[in-house]
Amino acid sequence: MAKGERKAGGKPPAPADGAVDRIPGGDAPAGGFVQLLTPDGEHLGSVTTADGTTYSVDFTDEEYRGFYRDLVTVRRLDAEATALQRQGELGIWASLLGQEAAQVGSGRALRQQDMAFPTYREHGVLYCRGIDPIMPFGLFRGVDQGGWDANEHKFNGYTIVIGSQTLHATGYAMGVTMDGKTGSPDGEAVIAYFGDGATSQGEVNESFVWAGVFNAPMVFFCQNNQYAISEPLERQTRIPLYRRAAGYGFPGIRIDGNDVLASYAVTRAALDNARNGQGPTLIEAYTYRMGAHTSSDDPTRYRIASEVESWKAKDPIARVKAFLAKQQVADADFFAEVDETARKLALDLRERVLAMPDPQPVTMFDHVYPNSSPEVDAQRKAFDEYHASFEGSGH
Ligand SMILES: Cc1ncc(C[n+]2csc(CCOP(=O)(O)OP(=O)(O)O)c2C)c(N)n1
Repeated sequence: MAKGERKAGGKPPAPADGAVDRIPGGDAPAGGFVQLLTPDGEHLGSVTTADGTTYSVDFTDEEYRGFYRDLVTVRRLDAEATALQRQGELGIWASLLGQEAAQVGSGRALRQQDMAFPTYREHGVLYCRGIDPIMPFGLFRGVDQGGWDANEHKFNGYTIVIGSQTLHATGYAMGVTMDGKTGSPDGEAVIAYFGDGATSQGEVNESFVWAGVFNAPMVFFCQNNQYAISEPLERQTRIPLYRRAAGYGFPGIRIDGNDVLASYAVTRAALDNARNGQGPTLIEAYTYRMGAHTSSDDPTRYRIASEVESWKAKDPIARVKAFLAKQQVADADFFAEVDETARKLALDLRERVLAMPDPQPVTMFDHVYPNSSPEVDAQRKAFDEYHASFEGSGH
């Protein structure tokens, strides 16, 4: 093999360090990342990237406690959903375990007028948008199409076709510009969520081209949780994902995805840049999927226990708890009350999920289009007649 030639399927070389990557603070993986709260709960105050941008947060004690409450709540609700699936009450569940900080930080950074486009895993962002956590459960239980009013909540429907929502978001963001709804501090910005695996999809790369060329007011928020089901990151890319942005002509930045403060600060700044006419940013939230891809997956078949253990030490919630305790702005009573409140919410969620009525099968034809269509009407009629032909069908 000639010098410099790469063995097909071999491990990619370590990425070369560029100046923009050298960011102080934290146990950075190759390439560095923005971190404001260390795994030990040390608040770094501010961090300046090599390009001179400074990120900082300065919340009130109440606000810091609020972040903790959000993180604990979304983890508890997620655990309840996993339990419900295991008990046969949900067909499938895509857990957010380990990704709470990326989601709560970015979700709280959204201003009310901003629009978000999720995948199927953004339960934490959904919660931050003020949507009743029950809303996606009809989809996962298979009793409705799982929807909410996207315009009312500024949160689009869950999207399972990998990467497609980045195109929807880009088109929407271009529309926001055409409608004159952005370009000022009060303007609208758009965020698209996707995973590391999605970055290999044509749609995501196409959306990068369009958003870059048309200076769309948007943020691409990639939760790099290291795996696309069983495919590890090194099968998706030869360079750190955030560096892809340079090829499309807009900034890319990597954050510690397990740090809720970094997630908040960088997303808030990127959204504000977008709404102020400075175009898109790609944020790579470097995190880890602590659970299975979905409840249909067994991760022990493709990743080793020691890797999972090493990420436990970077837990997104433990560091906020350590910070609050060190600052003496939260005591044991507070932590117990947060746990108890989250437990009650989870219990309420469980009861409401179990009470969801089973639909008549024919209702699957509802909401295919906003208005009736002759084709769907004909299919509904044929299905109804077929279903009625069975004894005991209830017709
Ligand atoms: C277009 C398309 N291809 C394949 C799938 C099957 N699929 C579901 S999830 C997934 C992996 C996605 O990985 P990633 O983008 O990293 O997101 P994560 O699930 O890790 O959050 C795949 C391939 C799909 N849903 N859509």
